[in-house]
Amino acid sequence: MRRIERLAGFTATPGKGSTRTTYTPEFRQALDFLSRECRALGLDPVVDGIGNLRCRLPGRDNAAPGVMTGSHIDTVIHGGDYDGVVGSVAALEVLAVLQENRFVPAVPVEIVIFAEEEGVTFDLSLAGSKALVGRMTLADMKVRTSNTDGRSLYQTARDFGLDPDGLPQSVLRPAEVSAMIELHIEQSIALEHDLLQIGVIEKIAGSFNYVVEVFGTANHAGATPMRLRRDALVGAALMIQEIEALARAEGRDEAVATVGRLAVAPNAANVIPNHVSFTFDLRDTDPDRMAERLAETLAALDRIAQVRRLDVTARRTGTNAPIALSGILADLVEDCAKARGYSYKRMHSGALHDTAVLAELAPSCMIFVPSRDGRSHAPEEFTDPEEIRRGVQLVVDTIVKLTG
Ligand code: HGY
Ligand code: MN
Ligand code: MN
Repeated sequence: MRRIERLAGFTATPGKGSTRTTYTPEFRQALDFLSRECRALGLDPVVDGIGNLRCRLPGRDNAAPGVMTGSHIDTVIHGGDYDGVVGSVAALEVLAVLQENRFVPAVPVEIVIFAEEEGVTFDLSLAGSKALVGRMTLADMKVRTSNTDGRSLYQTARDFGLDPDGLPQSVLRPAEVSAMIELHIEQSIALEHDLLQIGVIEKIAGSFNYVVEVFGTANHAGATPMRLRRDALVGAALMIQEIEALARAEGRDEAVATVGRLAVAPNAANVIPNHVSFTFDLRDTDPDRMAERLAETLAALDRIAQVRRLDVTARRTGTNAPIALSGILADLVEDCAKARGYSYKRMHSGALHDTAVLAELAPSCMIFVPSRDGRSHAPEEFTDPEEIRRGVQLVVDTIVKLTG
């Protein structure tokens, strides 16, 4: 809890939640704090070329593939103090507990704290873990630009003091990792609603992320008859309604769509808008339904643009396939929960997580702890310390079973 409170203090919006986007001064404070915490454990933290922090507890056989555990410390804007932080500080606590108990694991146990998981600045979630496994290359980092100042991810990382050119040498190979474990808050209401203490995650939703631009004609708000208008904002509004309607029509909680960011130009009260850009984030745990709904969504944008005599472009900024996690590790976590007498259920994650990226490399599992009122990505985000302790205990138990 001390570490969680310290990290909560590294925010650009004190009193209004955690705002700690990658490569900001707040992110630097958090990274330095966690590096100091690793060194206090007598370990040597390394920060890679995109800003992932890695720190290894040696095992008996250090040539063998190790177990990784961790999460992310970048946040959304006005986010909560627990998203990513719980799994990150849990990783530190796990290594501290193993050392306190003179437990030498058979293979290395490695903390990994990912950068740019949220994708707030570069419209690409899970960027740190994708760079770690080589799914995002230097070339990708050079063309991926910030939505705040237009600089490339590559340049921003260099200006932050990192060495992205060194990334190809630090790409994680399958032979180096035998399992990934991430503790995370649920960020929804299922556990609290069912009065359960632990979620054992079986699959993680995928997503298609787009930036849509709608082009119309700027004109006088008073003098232009309605029949002569090409109003980009009204067109965008119709599109946004349809994006939402298609998600609701699926009738499943796993099928969602969100328009989270929107900009209007020229954004003046007496000018008919001629340009609107907005994002949409379409998710599902069923890859076929997710692809079909994307096609329906893009067709709807074109149809509305045509009826409204507007132009529209839709640029994909991210793709994350839905992924099933390791059934063997899920069983192991379930056994540990039973042994501790924790109430639990197996469930899916509607939120994306870096573990989905590591799951392509090695057997991976996630453990959820409840979010009060199901709130997340908001200052109201909260998880009780006792619930966090149970989650950390399960990470310890799972790692001890895997490396004992
Ligand atoms: O968007 C997500 O699901 C995660 O919080 N990055
Ligand atoms: Mn998260
Ligand atoms: Mn998040």
